[in-house]
Amino acid sequence: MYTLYSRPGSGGFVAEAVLEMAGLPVMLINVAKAEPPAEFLAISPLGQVPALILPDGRAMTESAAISILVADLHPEAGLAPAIDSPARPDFLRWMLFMSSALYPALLRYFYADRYTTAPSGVEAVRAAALAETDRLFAVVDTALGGRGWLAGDRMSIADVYLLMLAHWHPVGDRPRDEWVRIVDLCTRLRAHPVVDRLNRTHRFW
Ligand SMILES: N[C@@H](CCC(=O)N[C@@H](CS)C(=O)NCC(=O)O)C(=O)O
Repeated sequence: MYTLYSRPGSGGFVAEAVLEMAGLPVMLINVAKAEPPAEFLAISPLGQVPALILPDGRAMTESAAISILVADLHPEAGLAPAIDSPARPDFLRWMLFMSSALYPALLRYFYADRYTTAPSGVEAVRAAALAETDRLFAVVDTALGGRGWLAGDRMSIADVYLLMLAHWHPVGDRPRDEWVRIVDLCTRLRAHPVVDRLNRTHRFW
């Protein structure tokens, strides 16, 4: 049994998705932002979700690491290209691009006060974060040219990660219309039964 600490509307979405798409038993613990339980903080000292406890008791944080590990541990679910697949470099590239560049840019927008010591600086941080977010999404949109999915010719958990980030876009909670390939990918993925069901709690769209 996996135990997952998550919260509606958070990066826990992709971790819940990979576990459910792989058909794994999971105990879901919703962590309130205001009063995170001590056992959760012991695993996730920054108080961030998602955090995962593996069946053998080991614990980990980081949405991308959780997604990659669970997908790799359960190859039969087909959620990540195999390590020797030609699609593997793209899979790793975009998973890390999203978790190390796009996700933090969105965090700078939503937690702008953490990125300046000047109260008057918050709006400037937010504006810069939005511009950077747009620049990064445009890179992903271009990379999707001539292909349906981020890695290879089938859906992977990287696409679910992109769907999640795209619906955090500060303008309208959805990808900008000009990113036609991201919009198209999201439209197709929203029809996935697990994605559709998870959205009932996460309410991204
Ligand atoms: N690098 C982490 C970031 C996780 C993160 O920032 N989670 C947000 C929710 S989307 C959170 O729990 N924030 C609470 C806080 O920072 O106080 C990951 O990819 O899992």
